[in-house]
Amino acid sequence: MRIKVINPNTSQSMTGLIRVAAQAVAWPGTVIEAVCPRHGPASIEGHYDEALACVGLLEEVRRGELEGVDAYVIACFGDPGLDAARELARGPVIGIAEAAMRSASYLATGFSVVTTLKRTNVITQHLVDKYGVRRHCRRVRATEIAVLDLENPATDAYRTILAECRRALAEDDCGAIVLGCAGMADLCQRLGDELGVPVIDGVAAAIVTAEGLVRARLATSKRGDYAPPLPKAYDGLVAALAPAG
Ligand code: 2AL
Repeated sequence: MRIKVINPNTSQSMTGLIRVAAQAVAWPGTVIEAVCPRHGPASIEGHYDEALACVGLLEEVRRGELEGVDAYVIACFGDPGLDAARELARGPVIGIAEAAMRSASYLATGFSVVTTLKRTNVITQHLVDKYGVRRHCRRVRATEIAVLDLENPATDAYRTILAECRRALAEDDCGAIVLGCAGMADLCQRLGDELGVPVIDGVAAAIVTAEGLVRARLATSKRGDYAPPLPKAYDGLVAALAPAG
């Protein structure tokens, strides 16, 4: 099966990190195609970044539909464009936040999210409500590490994230940690080993969810709001993305 993993920011190095994390959990027969859009924000750290990242992301889904992709993973913790991508795609589209939070709730009654900048907390809180996991999410904790600084050795991101996870386990009455950024995927195993509780990286959780759904021959419902977008003219910058019907 072919899974297209779309990092909606334009960081090539983060896309490489996401590709490695995806391939590490994928079945041998699964082809992982990890991409990022050519245009859009370098990192996604707020509502404006998210809104503009969606255009490049949806272009990648449109291309994937022509290429015979079986499922998509949206590899950004705000799950930007998830519902719109489901309108375009035949196969399943899995957001890493949804996959991580649902996986966490299989493994512990309560989880806390450890994320990047505090200004992104509200995006996660909105998703907690959208996905109906309010009773499981104990707290969303920011580290104030900018997304692109996760890869900067000078910031010692691992130590900061580890310390925040320890605070979560001490104070939040949680049994699992959800990592709140795709750029943290490479830290997941080490954090889990050191903390001794399940630490969930959404990239891995989304890949195994997508694989399972495709294997079960399940696809996105085309009845109701995930039906293909209605054909109509789009003007200006997005004219080329108009739904053809
Ligand atoms: C993210 C993420 O996963 N990728 C990105 O650019 N921003 N999430 C976050 N909370 O900062």
